[in-house]
Amino acid sequence: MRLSRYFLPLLKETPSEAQIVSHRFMLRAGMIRQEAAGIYAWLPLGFKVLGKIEQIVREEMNRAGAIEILMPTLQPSDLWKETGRYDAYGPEMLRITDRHERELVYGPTNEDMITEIFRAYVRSYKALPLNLYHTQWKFRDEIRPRFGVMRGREFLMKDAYSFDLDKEAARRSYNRMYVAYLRAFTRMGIVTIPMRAETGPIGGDLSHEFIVLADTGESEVFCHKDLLDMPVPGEDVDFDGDLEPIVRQRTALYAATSDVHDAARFEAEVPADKRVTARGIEVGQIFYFGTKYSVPMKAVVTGPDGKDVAVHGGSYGVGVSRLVGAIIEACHDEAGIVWPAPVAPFDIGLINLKKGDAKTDAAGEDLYARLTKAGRDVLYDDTDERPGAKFASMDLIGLPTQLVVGPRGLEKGMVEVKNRATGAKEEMTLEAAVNRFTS
Ligand code: 5CA
Repeated sequence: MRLSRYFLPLLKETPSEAQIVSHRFMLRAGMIRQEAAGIYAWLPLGFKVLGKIEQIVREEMNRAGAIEILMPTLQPSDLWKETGRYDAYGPEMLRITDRHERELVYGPTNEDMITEIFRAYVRSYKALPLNLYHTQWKFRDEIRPRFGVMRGREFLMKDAYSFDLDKEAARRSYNRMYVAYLRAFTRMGIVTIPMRAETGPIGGDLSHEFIVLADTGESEVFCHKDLLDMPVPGEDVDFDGDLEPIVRQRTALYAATSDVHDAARFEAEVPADKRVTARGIEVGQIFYFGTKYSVPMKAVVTGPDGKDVAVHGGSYGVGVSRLVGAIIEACHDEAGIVWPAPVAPFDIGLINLKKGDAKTDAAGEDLYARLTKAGRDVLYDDTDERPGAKFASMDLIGLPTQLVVGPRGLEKGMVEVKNRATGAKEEMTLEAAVNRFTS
């Protein structure tokens, strides 16, 4: 992409309304625009990152055996009345009346609707286990939307729903999501810790929140230090096998959000030098709620013995849009964002230091063409801005690699490669640079 043809509305000033660093950088880097309190338009750079996060989550859901669908944002309120959540959910749920006076809700989550879909088609235990998921916009009329996309009113969530014959099987489904979440977040370049958590309006008695430690996090959390660098299962993990040992290795160590924290247990179980008390951002939460929805909605299957059984359910959410902010909270410096490569909006930022200089333009075009042809996603700054401004913008948007071509270097036949994360700079020939990023 040529920057001269792109839509990247960078802000020079730090927006005063942004209280935390991720919100500031997202506004300054032209990733989002607030349209109403807690409601954002995603501009090209932000939209690319959102798509990359969504895709990583999708790949790990599919690997774990979940099946993708798409449910609507608007739901008939009758479903919510059937489960009793219509009243229980309260003013956070946006209710809409259509021209026929029928009431709809803008979905804050989808347990009710997925249970309706399940009961319409599934009759036998032989179809189980089943896990269906989608990535869809949700609306929650939060009292205090804040911190940009971290606590929005409209936000993108991946939500998965599992159906099983009994509690043991449901536990296996829960474990598959637990491991898939660890893998997905690790692929995004962040460390998350699963912590025991309150279940709130979703219900049930087993839940973990996946937490990124960050000073700006909204939750207060407590955990064992060893959880911070525990290895995460690789691609070869067998989702059809027994995942309990992997889950138990983590759950054996204390980790809890403040809602369920037990100070006495924390002190008894965790040696003083291993106690971590910190703030964290919740990027995902998983729930096992048994028959909370299947009983009122009569989602039953015929079991192996011919008797009807209400299915055991779980739901599993990832805050896809919140992750964009959370990753920035974890990955930035004073100059801007430092994207982990798998979620970076472009692979390489190519800077032409002297637009209009024939030799520099030729080298820039050559690099741009060859890298792009090799499948690298390059943002080519071919504008006539000053070099200082170009460097600052590139640092702000945080692409993993910067490639700089200018008259002075080219005199010696050299271009410069900068690693955004380490700041390390290297001079090399244009051919060497092409080789480095195409092989
Ligand atoms: N139905 C369940 C699981 S599918 C559910 O809704 N869980 S949740 O309430 O915990 O939401 C799932 C994830 O969505 C959270 O972990 C969080 O990362 C994200 N999320 C929740 N509320 C917001 C919000 N207001 N703004 C941005 N992200 C949010």
